[in-house]
Amino acid sequence: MTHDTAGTAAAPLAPELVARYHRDGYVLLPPGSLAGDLLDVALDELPSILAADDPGRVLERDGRTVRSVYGLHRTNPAIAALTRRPALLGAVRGLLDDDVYVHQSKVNIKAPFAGDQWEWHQDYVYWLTGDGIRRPDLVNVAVFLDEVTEFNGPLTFVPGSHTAGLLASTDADGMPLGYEDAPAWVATLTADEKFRVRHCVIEELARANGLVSPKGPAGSVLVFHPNILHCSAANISPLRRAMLMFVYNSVANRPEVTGLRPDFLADPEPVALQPI
Ligand code: 6CS
Ligand code: FE
Repeated sequence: MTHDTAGTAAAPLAPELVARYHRDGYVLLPPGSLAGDLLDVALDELPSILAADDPGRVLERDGRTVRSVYGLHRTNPAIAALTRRPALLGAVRGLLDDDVYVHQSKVNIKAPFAGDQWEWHQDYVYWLTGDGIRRPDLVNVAVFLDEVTEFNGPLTFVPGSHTAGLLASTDADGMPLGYEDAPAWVATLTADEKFRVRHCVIEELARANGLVSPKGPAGSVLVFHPNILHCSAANISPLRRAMLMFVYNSVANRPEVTGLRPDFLADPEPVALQPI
């Protein structure tokens, strides 16, 4: 079994964590649990990532604050290496029971005072309709680059909502306000969600299952299902809430059509990742 620099093996998550993931649709792991120095490497790369005038960089509606930078596993060798950490691959391979590749990577900055919302949504509908990925055999891995508290726009989940499949949503046509001149693919990346789950559906699920906002120190790792209903509020605190996110996909679930969206949103080379 391969081990990473922290001596972490490419082992699957512990059975109780796997059970919790399948029950709740997410699991929050404490710092150091999946890859020791991953946080330090990611923080070292962040300034150059934010400074690069890259096509994968999306601004907030204010037209000047960075919202997200996509495609990091394709443009940044240090980030690409992080996606191959044995502990991450072991965890995700175990959840998907297959070899995996990175379908999409991004950093969501959620800047202090200006980081905008992510309305209630499911992720998978974007990868089904936008990228032709036929099954929800993907896993989101979010690394907290800052402490996540109740004040700086944490991700909020409806636990267990991933078992409801694709929820009824409306497809907002046209480009969101502030992005009228942007390319069409930007419409799925802004504060105004393209696929808006109906409020009555959200209310029914939230009343039945409750709401949870996983919080924790920088270095925590939040693993969540592509169909879990989630959102995050705008960050009006003085504290940044940056997250590095890897979307792993089963190699048996590669897009049936390619070229629908740019490579930095949908990786066109689904090659099984080997641990390093
Ligand atoms: O379109 C996408 O791929 C992105 N959009 C959203 C709302 N979540 C998933 C993904 O990062
Ligand atoms: Fe999402």
